[in-house]
Amino acid sequence: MGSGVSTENMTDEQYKEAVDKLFAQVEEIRTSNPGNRCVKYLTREVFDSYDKADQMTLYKCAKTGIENKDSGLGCYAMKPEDYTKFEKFFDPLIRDYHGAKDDAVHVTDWDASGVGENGVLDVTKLGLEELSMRVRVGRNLAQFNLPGLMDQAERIKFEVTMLQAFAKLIEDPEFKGTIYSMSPNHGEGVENPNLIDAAKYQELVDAHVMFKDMDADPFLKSAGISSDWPYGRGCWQSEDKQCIIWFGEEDQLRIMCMKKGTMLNEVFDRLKKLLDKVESIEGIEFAKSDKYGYVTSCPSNLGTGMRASVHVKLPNLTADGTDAKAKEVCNPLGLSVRGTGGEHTPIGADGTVDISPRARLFIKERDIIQALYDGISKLMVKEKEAATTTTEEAPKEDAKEEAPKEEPKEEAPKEAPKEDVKEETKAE
Ligand code: ADP
Ligand code: CIR
Repeated sequence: MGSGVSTENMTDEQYKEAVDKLFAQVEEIRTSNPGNRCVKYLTREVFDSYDKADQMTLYKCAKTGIENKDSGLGCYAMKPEDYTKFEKFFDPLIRDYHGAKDDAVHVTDWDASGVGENGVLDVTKLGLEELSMRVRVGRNLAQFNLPGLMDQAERIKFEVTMLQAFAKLIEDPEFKGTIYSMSPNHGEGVENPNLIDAAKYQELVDAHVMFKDMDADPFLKSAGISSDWPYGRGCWQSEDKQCIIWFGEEDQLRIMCMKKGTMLNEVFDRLKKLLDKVESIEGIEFAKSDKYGYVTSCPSNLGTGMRASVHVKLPNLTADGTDAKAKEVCNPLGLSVRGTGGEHTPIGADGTVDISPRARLFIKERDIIQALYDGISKLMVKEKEAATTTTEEAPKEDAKEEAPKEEPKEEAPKEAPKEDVKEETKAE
């Protein structure tokens, strides 16, 4: 362990010394990195209120924030019950990040019949053409550890458990599909029937189907989430390629629907159908909390676990070749900006970015899809304004790319997680 804190082979005195040293480090980060919520809420008083065994687990949850000083959250749960067991640490941190009141309780609600016009959210009404649209949710099975605590054997066991669920999807004419797996084997001498090679993996990453090499992410690495790579990592994809289930990423499962189109509600509704199907399969019980809804590894994804995104061109807001201006504009709108390859990737050469509402917890699923639509609407106004401020005397842009045809609806912005623009690049 980075701090040298361990219950093994240590006298009480040595243990106390190690904890003192750890907290000297925590204090230091609290001063140097005030945006690091892990060290803000990991007080000595909270830590000392647990017995040694629990202190070790709490340390595992917080290790990523101590090793990565620039963390915005700096912690991941190791088991679904950690959010309850370590409530004194997690609860204020979660409410701080999500900008929530002390008594807020998460409510799940997928009924999108009232969004937009009779449940239809059509981006052509905003002057846009076909966009790449994606909605994903993070889910974890209650019976397994969260990925940070899984060892290689548990990762394989989880993959094998999911194979039964994927078989049900494959036999359903609405889904069918293929499993792609990176697990070198399913245990010593046990062949993996779905194994793909490096070239196929890269092809799937480039097509936005598979996730990137998590081992390259220092936050996930410190938390143990990327351990044993690439065991237990892969995905199932439906025959029409629109439905995807990742296994073995930051959450045990990331379930998503993705396609090019103009109606945001279509990917939302299809994802709900897929989720209902998965949840109906025997042996699939998603971890849930009475207070926080669906349980995820990262406190940023609790609640809905949902990220609803579109790839949209913002040539004026990205005229300097970076996403800095787009982030400045999107942050107060409660929107996150990512690159075209996902988190921590660069924007497209033509100014294409990935836009999604930041809120995940204490918000209803149907309100996220509405927030995406409203956010795009407001953003396109800003994009138009940026054309006139950055190129005052320049000839007008092509009208097609320029402006929404409709004024954005007036709506009080939902309270977004409290982030500043700099922090937002990390804490999503
Ligand atoms: P997550 O969305 O699960 O938090 P990432 O931001 O890393 O994770 O994105 C995962 C993958 O999904 C990346 O390949 C990214 O380009 C792709 N992606 C996200 N949104 C869209 C979208 N609207 N259209 C196409 N691909 C998308
Ligand atoms: C941090 O605390 O900044 C990192 N652990 C990233 C948190 C954002 N969550 C995420 O990428 N899913």
